[in-house]
Amino acid sequence: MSTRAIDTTTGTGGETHQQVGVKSDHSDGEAHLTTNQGIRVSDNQNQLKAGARGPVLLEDFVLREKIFHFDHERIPERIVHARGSAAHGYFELYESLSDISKADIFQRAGEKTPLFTRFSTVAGGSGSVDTPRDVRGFAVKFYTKEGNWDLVGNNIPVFFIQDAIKFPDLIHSVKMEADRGYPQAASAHDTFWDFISLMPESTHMIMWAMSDRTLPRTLRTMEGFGIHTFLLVNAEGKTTFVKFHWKPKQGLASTIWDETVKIAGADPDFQRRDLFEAIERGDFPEWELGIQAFDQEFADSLPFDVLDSTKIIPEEMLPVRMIGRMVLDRNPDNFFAETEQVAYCPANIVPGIDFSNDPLLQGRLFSYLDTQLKRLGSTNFHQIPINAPKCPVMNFQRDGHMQMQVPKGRANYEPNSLSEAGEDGGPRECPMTGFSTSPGRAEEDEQGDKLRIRPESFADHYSQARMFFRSLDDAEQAHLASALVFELSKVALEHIRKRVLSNIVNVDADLAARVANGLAMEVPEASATAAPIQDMDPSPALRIISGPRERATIEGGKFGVLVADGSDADEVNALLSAIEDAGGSALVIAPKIGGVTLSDGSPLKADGQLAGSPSVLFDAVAVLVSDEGCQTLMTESAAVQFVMDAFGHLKAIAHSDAAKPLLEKAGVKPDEGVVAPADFADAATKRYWAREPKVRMLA
Ligand code: HDD
Repeated sequence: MSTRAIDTTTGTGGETHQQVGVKSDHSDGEAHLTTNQGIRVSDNQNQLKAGARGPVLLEDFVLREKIFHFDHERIPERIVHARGSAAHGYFELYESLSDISKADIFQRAGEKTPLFTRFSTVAGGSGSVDTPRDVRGFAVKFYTKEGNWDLVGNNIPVFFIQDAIKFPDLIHSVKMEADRGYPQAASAHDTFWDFISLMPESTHMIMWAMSDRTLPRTLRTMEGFGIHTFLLVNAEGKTTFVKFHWKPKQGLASTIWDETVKIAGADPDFQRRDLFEAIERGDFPEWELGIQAFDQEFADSLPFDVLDSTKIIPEEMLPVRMIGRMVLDRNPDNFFAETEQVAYCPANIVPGIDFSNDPLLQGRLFSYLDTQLKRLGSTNFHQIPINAPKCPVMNFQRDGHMQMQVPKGRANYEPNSLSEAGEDGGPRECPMTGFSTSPGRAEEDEQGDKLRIRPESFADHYSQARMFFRSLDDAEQAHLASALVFELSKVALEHIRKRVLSNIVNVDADLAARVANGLAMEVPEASATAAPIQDMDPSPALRIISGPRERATIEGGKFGVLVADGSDADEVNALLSAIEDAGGSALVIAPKIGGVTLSDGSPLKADGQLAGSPSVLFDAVAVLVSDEGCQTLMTESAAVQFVMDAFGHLKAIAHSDAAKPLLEKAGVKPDEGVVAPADFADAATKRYWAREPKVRMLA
């Protein structure tokens, strides 16, 4: 056998180097591939061997360095919220809030503050799908002139537990079960519902979690909440309680459960892709930042405790005042460096904002800093560019793993008097402008003996759960009841199902009856309550469907137009233009990715191949085919399914006359959402909820 060496780089070497290389700034202006020590690499295809077929030599530092680095590429994923997507943007203040907060970010109307926002699911690992039934994280890092302020919230305004000490139990119960390692990214299993059934304080959050809120259509169409009550502090030291809200300019929209499940298979990256592509095409998502600001007197007038994170203040009781907007206008350059390494921490606040005594918030203040050390490996994680404040950082904290800074001077302690000797003594405290904890916190709550105790004012676990359920539209109530039936049907242990039902009886007897019926179980006795249940007024602002913020536009949406050879050219082109003119994205779906030939002989390229582009990926669809095209598609199950799902998911469907046989085969019964192509732009702004009882049995 010949032992002659083969040069595998011949002909392609230069290009390969440019694609994979670390750019090195050598004087000839070329981008040369180098090692991490800056040594140019001559061959990136072959190890150094003793002879062409011999063993590898240990001296091959190019190989060793490359493999060593690769072996260590992964870092521990987040213990929760591991799956996330993020973007850069800015916050723009509408009007000065100087009367209630001295925070620099809230002083000057029109001023923009850079930020980085990461959305996430909670339970699944970093490689899990984007669309489980799950709460979504909504974390914003504001790079203010006074340091970083992190508002680390969710898309639901309440939480499962009142005290942070229960967080590890909650998360253990929802994650994969301890012995079997499944299910991934799902709450529909015994251990989660076991824990929940034993924690009646979770009931309000469970109502939200089983509602359409945990099935957001996209990350762009969901709200965000700071959840806890925080404090704003003005220049005179006066404190005001505050709750933070993010309201999407895109409107609120969710998916239908069956659709969500199918999206998970069709595109596990559905929401990540949606966010990235929207920003890429210049369709920048926006949220308004709103506050509910109130004083102690208002807090005292409420029938619940504002320090209890399982409670909201309904907007009808205290309107949300919009104070600015967040625009996400730039995708990360590198997923790992930015989205993965970003380290949020609710303890990152700035002068003018302070914590309340909420025991959930207080426990969080420790956890996040601690977890970053595990995840990012060094106390210097704040020096990673995505975490670094955009204002000066000066202190005497020194050294540690991966120290990137080179502090100058002799003094690394404070106080020191080296400046008196003409040397640089370093930074000093700033009593006037530095962060000082608001003493108001002590007055808010009685201080007394050291106690492990839950205050009486936290005891009502059902009134707001009831209020939430009763505020929903009929269709949403049915979705919620069906979600409970679905989840509890996955619970094998009957005593757990029964205990959940006992808690639900306290929320609403009708809901309990519907769920029990869906499980073919008896409605049990209501569980004991720690406080009387109050009938609060419904809050229509909590609805998605027919609520004040329901999405009603095709702007920013994605619409699938199914075509085949022979589709009418005028009809297709008119519809594509109408969608684009209204601000939507029209995607041509065809049996073959190369496209089709239209009736006038013109070619039309496809954006997606039919089998890989099911209608679940679109907000509404059109089927524009000729008689012949229709006959062809009727023998293709993906085409029939395309229409059947669009109809079942209550979407608008526009169709050519010739498409009727395909629609009939897919079981479409004409209604106001089934329209002629000319009416599509209007029809596609919404879903057709009235259709739902005709296509689905709901609890
Ligand atoms: Fe948490 C991450 C939101 C309670 C402990 N949390 C994390 C993230 C969000 C939230 C959005 C992901 C941030 C990112 O994108 O990197 N967490 C919440 C909300 C809570 C909450 C809204 C209640 C109102 N969390 C909570 C408690 C504890 C934690 C009570 C612990 C006592 N959370 C963590 C953590 C994480 C985290 C383990 C995992 C990764 C990280 O912090 O950076 O420390």
